[in-house]
Amino acid sequence: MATTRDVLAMLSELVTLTALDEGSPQSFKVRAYEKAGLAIQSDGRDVTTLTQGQLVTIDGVGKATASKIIEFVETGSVEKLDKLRVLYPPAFVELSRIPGVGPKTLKLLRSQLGVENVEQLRDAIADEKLRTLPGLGATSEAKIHKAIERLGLTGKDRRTPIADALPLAERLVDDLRALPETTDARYCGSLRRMSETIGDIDITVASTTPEAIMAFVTSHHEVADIVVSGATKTSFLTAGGLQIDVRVVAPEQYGAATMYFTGSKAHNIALRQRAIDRQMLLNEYGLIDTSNDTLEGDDRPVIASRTEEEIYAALDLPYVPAPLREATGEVDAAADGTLPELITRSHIRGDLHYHTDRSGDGRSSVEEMVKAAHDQGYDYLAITDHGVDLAINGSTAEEMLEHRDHIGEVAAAYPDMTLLWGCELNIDGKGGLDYDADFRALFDYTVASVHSHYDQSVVEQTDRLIAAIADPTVNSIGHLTGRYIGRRPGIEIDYDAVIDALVAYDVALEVNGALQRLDAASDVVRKAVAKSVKLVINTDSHHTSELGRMEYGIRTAQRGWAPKELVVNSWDKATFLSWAGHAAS
Ligand code: DGT
Ligand code: CA
Ligand code: CA
Ligand code: ZN
Repeated sequence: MATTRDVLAMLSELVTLTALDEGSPQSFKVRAYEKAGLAIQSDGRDVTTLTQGQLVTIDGVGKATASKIIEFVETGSVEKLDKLRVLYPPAFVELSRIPGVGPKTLKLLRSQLGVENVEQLRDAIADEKLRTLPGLGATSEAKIHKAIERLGLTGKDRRTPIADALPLAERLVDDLRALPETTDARYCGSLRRMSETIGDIDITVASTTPEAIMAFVTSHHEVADIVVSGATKTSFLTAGGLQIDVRVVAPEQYGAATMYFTGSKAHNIALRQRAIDRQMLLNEYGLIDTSNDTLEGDDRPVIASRTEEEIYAALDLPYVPAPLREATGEVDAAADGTLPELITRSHIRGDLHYHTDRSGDGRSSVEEMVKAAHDQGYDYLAITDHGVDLAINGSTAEEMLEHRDHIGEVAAAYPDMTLLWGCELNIDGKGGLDYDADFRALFDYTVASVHSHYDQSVVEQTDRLIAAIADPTVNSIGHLTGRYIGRRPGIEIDYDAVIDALVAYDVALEVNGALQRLDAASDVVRKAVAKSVKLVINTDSHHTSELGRMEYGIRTAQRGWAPKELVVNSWDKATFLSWAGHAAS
């Protein structure tokens, strides 16, 4: 049964494929689907229960879109979408991720050069054919070449950005958990470890009736093609070309199975060695006592298998959270009792990168955004709409002052939550910031971030960031590199120099929880943690539906071994406000 989230995913796929089909992201149809998606999100109702007549009363949903939604809810598919999928297979769609390769260019590449995938595009570039196309030259050819290299798009081992895989896995796991035959279910593999790109999705289900689970999976509306159909395992491809493995295990073996399929492989190998040292055997079925060598096979006693916690405990280890399981020292640290006390969602007291419709790209009002933060139980919140330099999205000094008054009025209704009037400052190509220094100093809190000039040299980018960090009006640096995972490479910087500057000026490094960003990346977070750089985990929400990103930011920080004490938005209000330069209120 389709949910509202499935409908939104269907519309977003229609946006992508229709843009390719029309050769423009601005076409009337593309914008209609886009508008409908946003309208449905804002509406908040379960659209799968609405009639065509009710759907069109939602402002932004037209008749044609409404009938596609009805078709999808009733049949599980949309004929128009199925046709587009045939015309634009996943390997071709992948090309649209490359910066500089818009729908118009793609149409040309296909019609003039017969390019169908990344491999063929690389060949065309090698043969200097791109520069012969209208509107393209040697410069754009070189730019596209560099982008392909830096995105790691090789064509052979295609990996999917986490932003495309995680929501899909969450929807599937929710569907599986809703079945009466399911005892428990979760996604495992690289996705659970919070890798930035995903080879395939591994889902493990605990159930005593695997046939019911497999029947459900094989008929699921996300299935485009079945790869393996067994008694306890189904592998299928989605329309986007992503492989999903679903395995069913007995509930008493669920912990052993999720541990095995979560990996990483290297982490599993380290644990298996530890088991052997203790005369035990660890596999996907359990931790087995092998000390009595007169016993064989199933006769050997199972020490632990139902939960991961029991298995780690039986190996004399504290529980190791999944984002740490990369065999980068976590098994030794666990054994020595030196794992950090990691930041968790329950520690978070506020969000400090947060937009309202004061920003051109913000989609919920101050009232709505503040209420949503209050519903999270936050003690403080910084509203950081864009500064004036960000074209279209930014606000003038005058507008910002009005905004401050507005925020003050809304704050009166929430006496238990401190509202900070903040700003997301734009770091220009040379490290300059919006407004003048006196005006910037008025803000209660600022996050400074990069939104342009992605192609400068490492030296220029590093200087630019350090200039912003050194500015006395800057509290934190937002989405450090500006990357979109798998789509746009971030700026290239000297990480050590930037980290040293963050320490010297006591500026916090953001871990941005938006799935397409996850910026700073976990390996950068780990470097920063080693130097005790202060961190801040934010959602960068532009709409009330985006506050859940906090969890993704947390997992990314955990993957970087971030301890609670370094995360400034885990601090109590007085401590945080005093660090941010305010007397406690
Ligand atoms: P991916 O899919 O490439 O993003 O990365 P993973 O880590 O999800 O790898 P995948 O899907 O091949 O396998 C899922 C997990 O299953 C992996 O993290 C560990 C476990 N696994 C797979 N093959 C082996 C193996 O040969 N030995 C051990 N010890 N574990 C394995
Ligand atoms: Ca996998
Ligand atoms: Ca797999
Ligand atoms: Zn922002």
